Amino acid sequence: MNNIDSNRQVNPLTSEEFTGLKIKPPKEVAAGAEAVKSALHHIAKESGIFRGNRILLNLNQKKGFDCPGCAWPDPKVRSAVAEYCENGAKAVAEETTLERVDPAFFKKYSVGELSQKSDYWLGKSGRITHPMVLKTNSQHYEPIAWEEAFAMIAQELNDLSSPDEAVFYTSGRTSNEAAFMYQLFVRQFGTNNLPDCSNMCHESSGAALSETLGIGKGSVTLEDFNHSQVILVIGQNPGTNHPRMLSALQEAKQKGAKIIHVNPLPETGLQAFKNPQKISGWIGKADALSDIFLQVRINGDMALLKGLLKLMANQEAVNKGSVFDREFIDQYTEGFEEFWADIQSVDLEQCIRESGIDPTQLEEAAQLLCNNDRIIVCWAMGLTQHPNSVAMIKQVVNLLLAKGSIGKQGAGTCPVRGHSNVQGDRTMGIWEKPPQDLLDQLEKHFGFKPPSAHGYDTVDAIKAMYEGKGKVFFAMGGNFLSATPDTVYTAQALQNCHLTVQVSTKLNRSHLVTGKQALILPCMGRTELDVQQSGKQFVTVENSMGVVHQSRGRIKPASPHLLSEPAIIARLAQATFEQSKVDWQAMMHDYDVVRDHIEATIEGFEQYNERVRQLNGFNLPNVARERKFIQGKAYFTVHPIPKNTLANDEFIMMTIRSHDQFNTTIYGLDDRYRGIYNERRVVLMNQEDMKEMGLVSKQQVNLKGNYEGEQRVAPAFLVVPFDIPKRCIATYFPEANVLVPINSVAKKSNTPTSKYVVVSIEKSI
Ligand SMILES: Nc1nc2c(c(=O)[nH]1)N[C@H]1C(S)=C(S)[C@@H](COP(=O)(O)OP(=O)(O)OC[C@H]3O[C@@H](n4cnc5c(=O)[nH]c(N)nc54)[C@H](O)[C@@H]3O)O[C@H]1N2
Ligand SMILES: Nc1nc2c(c(=O)[nH]1)N[C@H]1C(S)=C(S)[C@@H](COP(=O)(O)OP(=O)(O)OC[C@H]3O[C@@H](n4cnc5c(=O)[nH]c(N)nc54)[C@H](O)[C@@H]3O)O[C@H]1N2
Ligand code: SF4
Ligand SMILES: [Mo]
Repeated sequence: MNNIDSNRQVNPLTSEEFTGLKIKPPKEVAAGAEAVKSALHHIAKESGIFRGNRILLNLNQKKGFDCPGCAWPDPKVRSAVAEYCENGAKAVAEETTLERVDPAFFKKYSVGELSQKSDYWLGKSGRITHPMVLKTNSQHYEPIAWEEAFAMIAQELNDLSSPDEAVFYTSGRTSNEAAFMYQLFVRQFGTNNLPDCSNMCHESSGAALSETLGIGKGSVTLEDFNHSQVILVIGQNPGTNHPRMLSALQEAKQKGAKIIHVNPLPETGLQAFKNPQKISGWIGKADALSDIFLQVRINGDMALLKGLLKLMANQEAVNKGSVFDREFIDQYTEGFEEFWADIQSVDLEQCIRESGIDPTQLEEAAQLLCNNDRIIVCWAMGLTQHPNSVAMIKQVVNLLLAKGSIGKQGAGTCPVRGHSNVQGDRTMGIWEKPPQDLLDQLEKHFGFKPPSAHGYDTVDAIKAMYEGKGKVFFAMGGNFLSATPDTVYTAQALQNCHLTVQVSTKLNRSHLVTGKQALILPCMGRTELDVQQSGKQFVTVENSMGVVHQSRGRIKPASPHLLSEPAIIARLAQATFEQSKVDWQAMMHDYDVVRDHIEATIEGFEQYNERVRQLNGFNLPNVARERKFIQGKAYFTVHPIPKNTLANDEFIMMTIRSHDQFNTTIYGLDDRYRGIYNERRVVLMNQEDMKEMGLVSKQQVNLKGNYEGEQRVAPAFLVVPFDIPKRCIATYFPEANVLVPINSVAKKSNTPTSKYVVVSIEKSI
C-alpha cells in the first residue's frame, strides 16, 4: 500500500532545535502603541516602508481589499487611515513580502533539505513565483509550464477508477467566486470529497447551531454589541486572534455591557485594552474589559454552564418568569420540560469541582445572567475542539433560548470565525455533506447531475489516503500536513498518494511531504490586482456575521507567472473535461459571470452583482436572527457533564496560537502578551504541578500521548510556569499536532480534539 519515495527522506515535523527562550511577566494591557510598533516593524521588514504603508492604506477600506487575516467584520464607519489591527498588518506583510521562492531556490535546496528547516524559515523565504513540479523519484522541484501542469492533473484525475479517489481540500482564504467554481468543478468531476479547514475549526458550531436553531451561522450583527447587556466570551483569545473585536467590546462596555470571560488562561486582550486607533489608546489609561474572569479547567465549560443554569433555575423556580423568558419559550421553542428537568438534577458541588470555579464567582456570573436578557455569547476554538463540543455549544444555545436571547437586538450567538472567508466558502458549497437543495439547483442551472453521496471530511480524507483509497490530493490553499492532527500519520497518508497538488502563495511543509509526484501552483493573493480579459476584477467574501462585500486587490502581483484562483480552476476544468455543459472560459474572463451563477443557485444572493457594489455590501438572510425558525421552532437539548478522569501522571493539553502566527504561518517567535519570547517549543504549566513533578522553569521535557494504547511522542519542549489550572497544560499548534490522535474527534462534527489531548510529561535530560 505504501508507495513512499523512500529516498526523499523528508521530515514531516518542524525543527526541534531551541531558539533561545526568554520569559517575562505576561502583559497586562493589549494593543496600544506597542501593537502599532509591531505592525509597522513587520510591514517595513517584509514589504518595504513606503510600499508597505501604501498597501496598508487600502486594507479593509470600502474600495480596498479585505483583510486576509481573520473573519471579524468591518464597522460601517471606517477609520480613514488604519482600519486594521496588528495581526492584519502582519498578514498583509506576509503576503506582500519582497522575498521570492523562485526556480533557483528549488534548484539550490532539495525537498529533503527544505524539510529540515523550521516552519518559520520556510514561510519567510518568500512568495512562490513559478508553477513547479516534483517528479517521481526526484529530489528537487523544477519549473513546469501551466498547460503541462493542468494536463498532468487532468490525466491523473481521469485515470482514477472512481472520482471518489480524489480529495479536494480548501482553506478559508478562498474568495466566494473561487470557492463556487471549485465546488462546481469537483461536483462536475463527480465527487463530494470537499474537506475544508472548517472541519477542524467551527464544524462543531455549525452542527450544534443548525440542529437547534436551523442555521449553522451566528445570529448577531456587529451593531448588536452596542445594545448588549452581558457578553460572554468563552474559549476565545480575541486580543491575538480577532484583535478588532476588542474595540467592539470596549464600545459595548462604554454603553454599559458587562463582560464575562471564560478561559483557562487570563488572556491579556480580555483583561485590559488600549485602542490603537484612538489618541486615548496611545497616551491614555487602558480600559479594563472583563468584569468577571472565570478561570475554567480545560473542558470544564459544561460543568460551568450547568452550574450557572442551576443557579438561574433556582431563582426562576421561586418566581416563574422572573429569570427565563416564558413567552419566548412557549412561542418559539420545544424541549423546555426535558431541559428544565435536567437542570433540576444538576449537582452544584459537582459543577464547582469539575469546572474549578469559585462558588462566589459562579453566583456573581449567574446573577448577571438572571438580571439581564440581552446576552451575546462569543466563542471560538476553546469550545469547538473537544470530544463533546457539539453538546457544549448546544448548552450555550439552551442558555440563550431560556433567556429569549435569540433574534433580539443586543442578543444572540456569535461563533467567531477564523479564516477570512471560511464562512463564505461553506455558503458557496464547499461542504462534503452538501444540502440536497444546492445539488438540485446546480443540476437545474448547469444541466449535469451532481453526486449526492456524502464525501470525505478532513479526518476521513486522511484515513482514506492512508488506506490507499484516496490517490490524488488537491489543496486550494492551506497547509494540510501541518494543520491536521497526527502529523506522522497524515504524512504517511499524503505520501501514499500518486499526486499531491498545492495551490499556494507561500512555501510550507505540505509542499515537502508529498505524493509520488507533486505540483505547486502559485496563485495571487488578496492584495494583488487581478486583471482578466474583461478588465480589472474584484472578488467577494462573507465575514463572520454574514455580511457579503467586495475585496479589490491593488498591488502588482508577486510574479508575472501567477494565476488567480478562479483562473486556475477554470483552466484545470478545461483540461479535465473533454466536453462541458459549464462555460468555464466565460467565468474566468469575467467574475460577474460567476456571481450570476451564484445568484441563480444559492439562496440569498438576489441581484448579487448590484448589491455587492454597494459600499457596505449586504446581509445574507438568517433564520435565527429573524426568529423564522424552521417549522417555527428552536430546540432545547439535554447534555451530561463529561467525565474527565485523569491517571496520576496525566494532563489535559490544549494546543493554541501564539501572538506571532496565523495558523501554520509563523510570523515570529514571540508570544508577547503571554510574556514568552523567542521560542515555540514550550509547555505552559501550573507552578504547583511543576513542583509536584520536580520540574523547574525552562526545564526540557518530552510530551507523550497514550490514546487507546497508541504511543505518540513530541520531544524537546521547555517548561514555562504559567497561570493555568492544575493538570491543564498548553502548547502551540502546529508543533504539538503530532500528539493529536487521528481517532480523537468531536462527536457529530468529527473535529479533531486539538484542545483536549491527554498526555504525560517526562523529563528529557
Ligand atoms: N493572529 C491570528 N489570528 C487568527 C488566527 C491565527 O492563527 N493568528 N487563526 C484564525 C483561525 S483559523 C481561527 S479558528 C481563530 C482562532 O481563534 P481562537 O479560538 O481564539 O484561537 P486559539 O489560540 O486556538 O485559542 C483558543 C482559546 O480558547 C482557550 N481554551 C482552550 N481550551 C478551552 C476550554 O476547554 N474552555 C475554554 N473556555 N477555553 C479554552 C485558550 O486558552 C485560548 O484562549 O483565529 C483566527 N485568527
Ligand atoms: N493542533 C491544532 N491544530 C489545528 C488548530 C488548533 O487550534 N490546534 N486549528 C485548526 C484550524 S481552526 C484551522 S482553520 C486549520 C487551518 O488550516 P489551513 O487553512 O490548512 O492552514 P493555514 O496555516 O491557514 O494555511 C497557510 C497556507 O495557506 C497558503 N495561502 C495563504 N494565502 C493564500 C491564498 O490567498 N490563496 C491560496 N491558494 N493559498 C494561500 C500559504 O501557502 C500558507 O502557507 O488548522 C487547524 N489545526
Ligand atoms: S481583526 Fe481580523 S480582519 Fe480585522 S484587521 Fe485584524 S486580522 Fe484583519
Ligand atoms: Mo480556523
